[in-house]
Amino acid sequence: MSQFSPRVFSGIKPSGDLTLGNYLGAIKRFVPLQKTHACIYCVVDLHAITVWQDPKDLKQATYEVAAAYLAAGVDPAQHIIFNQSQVLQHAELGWIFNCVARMGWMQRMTQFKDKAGKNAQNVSLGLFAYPSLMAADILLYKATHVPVGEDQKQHLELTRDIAQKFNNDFASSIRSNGFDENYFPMPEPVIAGPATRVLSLRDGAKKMSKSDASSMATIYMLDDGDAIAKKIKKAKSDPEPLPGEVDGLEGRLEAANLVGIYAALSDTSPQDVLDQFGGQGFGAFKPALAEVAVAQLAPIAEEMRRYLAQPDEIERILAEGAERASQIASETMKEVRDIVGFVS
Ligand code: AQP
Repeated sequence: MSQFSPRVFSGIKPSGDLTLGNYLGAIKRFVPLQKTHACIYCVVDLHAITVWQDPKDLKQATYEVAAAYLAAGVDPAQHIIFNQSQVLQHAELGWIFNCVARMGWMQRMTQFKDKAGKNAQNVSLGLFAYPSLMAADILLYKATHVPVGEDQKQHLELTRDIAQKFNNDFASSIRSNGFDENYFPMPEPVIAGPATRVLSLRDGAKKMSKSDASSMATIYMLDDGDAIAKKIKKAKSDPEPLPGEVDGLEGRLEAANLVGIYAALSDTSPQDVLDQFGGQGFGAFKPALAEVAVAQLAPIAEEMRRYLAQPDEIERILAEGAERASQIASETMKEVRDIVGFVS
């Protein structure tokens, strides 16, 4: 039996307009976890600035992520919604973890390699250190479960490596300060469901991303019904009819992506979707997918717009969340300071 009570932490960067990938890979899955776990959902603005953000856009995007959490059904009275930069301990523990993590670990991170591309000498130091700040976000709350999309799996593994190394490096201080030897938990990634990696609608080799230059590649959470239907109609597919079995989707990235999106939106499985649409072509499937997407996303977009029209209310919720998050974070940091040997 673990000494850690089940606690969920996850975050989204306010780095642009939220996508269907963010919704299906993360936000939609945040909601049911509230029934079984204490949940902490963060707008990770410190992560957003690892690449340049216009200050006005950053603020608006921060409101948008908070509005999406609320509109999707996260309850800020029972759980916590807050903004990362309002809880100073994230940066503090992030620094300590910069001193625990190894350069070689960071150099292996595929997301850094993808984002830096050929420009690795000219990206921010923050982008390189991103995974150790992410480890701090999670471990500050001793979170046990982290719902994320597939792209974050490697960062979660690194979080576990950092937790383990901290527990080992400071083992005798952890003991002499009276704490359990497993001071930080080994958080579990929660990567589940049919849409853990939603692909670009234009290029099956890429994931759908806020920062994609092509708006036709991406369904945004605030897109209206016409835009959603148009993007699905133009989405890359192939000339074959849909297969009757999931195995038949192998090697058909775009087809598998659209089937996965349908399944995730309608809370079924890809096989259920193929039971219904197997043998039919995209001319029949795409309009059905557009209908499901609009039916699911339109009410959430409407609720997001309602929140976005009341920025004061969002600020109130974030400030209250930050206060509650700070209480947990400052308890952890008091312990960590003693463990590390800082004079308090
Ligand atoms: N395409 C996706 N499919 C499934 N899950 C996804 N997520 C992001 N894209 C997809 C999940 O959304 C959560 C928040 O991600 P983030 O905003 O913190 O960072 P990201 O993964 O880098 O998202 P983007 O949209 O690609 O942002 P940009 O373009 O700014 O870098 C995570 O749980 C992520 O897995």
